[in-house]
Amino acid sequence: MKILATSDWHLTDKKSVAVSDDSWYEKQFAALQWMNSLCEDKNIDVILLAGDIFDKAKQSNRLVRDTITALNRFTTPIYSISGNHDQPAHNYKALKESSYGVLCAAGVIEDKGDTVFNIGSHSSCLVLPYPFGHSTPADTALSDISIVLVHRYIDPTGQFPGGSPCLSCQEIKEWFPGTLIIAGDNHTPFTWSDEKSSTTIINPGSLFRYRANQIDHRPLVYIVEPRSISAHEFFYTITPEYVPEEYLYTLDRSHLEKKEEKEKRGIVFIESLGNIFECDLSFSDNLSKLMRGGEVSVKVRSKVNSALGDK
Ligand SMILES: [Mn+2]
Repeated sequence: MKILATSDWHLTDKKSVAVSDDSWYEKQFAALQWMNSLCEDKNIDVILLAGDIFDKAKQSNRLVRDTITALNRFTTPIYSISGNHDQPAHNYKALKESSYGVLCAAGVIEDKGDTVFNIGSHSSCLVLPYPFGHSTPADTALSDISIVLVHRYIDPTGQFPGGSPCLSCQEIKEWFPGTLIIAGDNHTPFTWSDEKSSTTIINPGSLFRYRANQIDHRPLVYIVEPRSISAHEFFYTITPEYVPEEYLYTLDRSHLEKKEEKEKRGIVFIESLGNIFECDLSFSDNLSKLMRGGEVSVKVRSKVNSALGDK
């Protein structure tokens, strides 16, 4: 059996400011067609998608229609969980009202909710879907679970890019020991394994690059081949397959450079003011200067002066 693990497609019809490519919208579907062909060439049995198909929960009719058209061509079933971006106001219960819900109703993806399902043909390879919003470890008996499909931000360093804490590989391993964890949400791909507990984490990351800080990101999917050791025990061969460059958008940083340039000009301007004028920030001096302008009545002037202790 072969699985294709993918995540964080973030399909959108709003052009990112970093994208300098006229055909970026169409490239999204060209990349999906590449994935479809890859599944056919490599005899993939099932695609496991770890959430965030869409960038926003409610997308335009055009984008939803084009996504259904693209996914209708897939000959490999897509079993999916929803990510935070798929859920209206991050609410799992409102999923039916989302564009993700429309894909499910159209039958092009199958949302697995949070109910365990089997993908094994010869042995029992049970998958536990764990969509965004499920914040505590499942009550499900884990002993039979082989794969957990989860939408949680996991980072090997245990930190978000800004440095605040997030779930580390060690922590998620304690939630789901002895399983293969396929994770979505962190857009940077990685694999991690702990031989002692035979837990493996694979995080496919973002399928596209659309922000200026992703200029070096190489989008990929993982092909996962479970090989059974015993009835419910597997070891996995994991192979990255990189999205060919022709399906990726061209990015440029010129908008950032323009912003930096504007900020620099602003700083220079403020500094130059200091050189031309004497910018005294004394409140009472400024007030006196204002009053000398002659538009303040004598009565008010004498009240202000006495309040400031001036004669
Ligand atoms: Mn995401």
